[in-house]
Amino acid sequence: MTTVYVALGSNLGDRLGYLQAALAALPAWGLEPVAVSSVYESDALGPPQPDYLNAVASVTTSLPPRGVLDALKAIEAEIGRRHTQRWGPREIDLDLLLYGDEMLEEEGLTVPHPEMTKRSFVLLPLLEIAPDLDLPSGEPAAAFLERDPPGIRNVGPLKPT
Ligand code: ROI
Repeated sequence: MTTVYVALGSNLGDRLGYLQAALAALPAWGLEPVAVSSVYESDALGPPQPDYLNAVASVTTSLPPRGVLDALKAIEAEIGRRHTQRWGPREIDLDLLLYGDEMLEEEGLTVPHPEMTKRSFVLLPLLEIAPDLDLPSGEPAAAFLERDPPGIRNVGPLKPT
């Protein structure tokens, strides 16, 4: 079994409901939740759009990396993602952050997620559930967190529906 970190995000509709539905859907796709962060609200990075709710979950799985990616896309479709524009608002976004200690660069699948160390809305929930986590490079994930991440509000726990 491999430990995998998944980022969850939503900025359209019932944002918390989408995060909860995604969390609840993981086991049926072979992704067994181990730890789940609080929910954080932040201004959207990128073009103007509604504020996001974000969270991070660790899961264990016997799926290969591509299998995890496909499962995450299937869950997005299943629970009602309709908006799919790059850098656009979305009902639910599930990103594969880390797959064990692996580093991969394949078509549509780069692990670790290339943006994760630049995004406090990912690092803050990640470090909440894995404060001592090292990246596959050997660097501590905590080394990338800005000292005072601006405007990221912890808005409470995430529970599956
Ligand atoms: N901004 C925030 N705050 N959270 C996200 O999850 C997020 N996702 C995105 C873009 C549009 C880059 N901005 C985001 O895809």
